[in-house]
Amino acid sequence: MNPELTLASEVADALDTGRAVVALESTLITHGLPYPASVETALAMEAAVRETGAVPATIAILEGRITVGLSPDQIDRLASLPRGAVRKCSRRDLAVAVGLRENGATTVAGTMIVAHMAGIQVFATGGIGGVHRGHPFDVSADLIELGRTPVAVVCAGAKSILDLPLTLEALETQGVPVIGIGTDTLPAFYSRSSGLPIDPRIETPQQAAAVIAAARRLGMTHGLLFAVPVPVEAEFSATAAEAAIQQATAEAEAQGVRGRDVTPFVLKRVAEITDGQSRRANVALLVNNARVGGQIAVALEAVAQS
Ligand code: PSU
Ligand code: MN
Repeated sequence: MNPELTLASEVADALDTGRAVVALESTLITHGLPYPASVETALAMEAAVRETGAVPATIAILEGRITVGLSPDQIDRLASLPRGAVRKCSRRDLAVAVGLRENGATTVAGTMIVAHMAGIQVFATGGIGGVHRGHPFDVSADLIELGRTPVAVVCAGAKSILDLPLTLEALETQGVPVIGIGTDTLPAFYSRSSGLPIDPRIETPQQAAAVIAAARRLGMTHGLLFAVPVPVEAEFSATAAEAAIQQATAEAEAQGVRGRDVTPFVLKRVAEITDGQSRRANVALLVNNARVGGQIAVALEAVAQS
């Protein structure tokens, strides 16, 4: 184990004994949701993982220490800091945050790197980053990371604030399989389908575990993306979401919002424009993905022991 990592004892024990562990990210806590909904959601995701029999490991950087398995207190403290006091940590930012002893929230890319260092194979989140609309060179580091780090990421597709066809193309270029669980189209985050076909479609956590185990046996070094649609009862109308997304994206453009600030800005504005309805879908899909991640990790534990 890399000596730079601080593991919660529960997480260390689970990894030592081959028990199922699910990594969870922290950028959605610090930059994706407002306080205190952020903390409630993070804890609800942990509870959903536990219900499946797996151990949750929320990952962040606390005063320069990469921490795998935050306590509820640590989650609350991180979430209560002013946003400017927490670095949004993708691959490029990890060494900076550690070296300068900063607080950092890990993105999908940052969380994949740390999960892999810790030996965690499954990671659940909301939506991955992707190619930004109108800015085909603003490609989230999440997509590149999926191409180079062997962690299975459970998500609700890419956020529909992105250019989804270009995002799928970039994933193909990176060699990342996009596997639908109970769906044969890419989910569009707030809504269940983007209409864009993906392949294969699987139905069970056991099938997901079989693919992950095969990737490991083959020595594949890339990640795997599992796409799970938002639960039906929490789905937010695609047309309403689309209108809000277009407005928010135009505002970001007009206000000169750039780089790492684009995604948090657009998520926040879409929630405001839709009077919180998009946020309800966001929270529901996060908790659902945590549950599915737990089921996959438990199925993977069974494969490893057979
Ligand atoms: N999913 C959410 N809320 C979020 C994010 C994902 O429901 O805030 C975060 C993730 O951490 C993801 C990041 O890695 O947004 C992508 O940012 P960017 O587009 O700047 O790469
Ligand atoms: Mn970007």
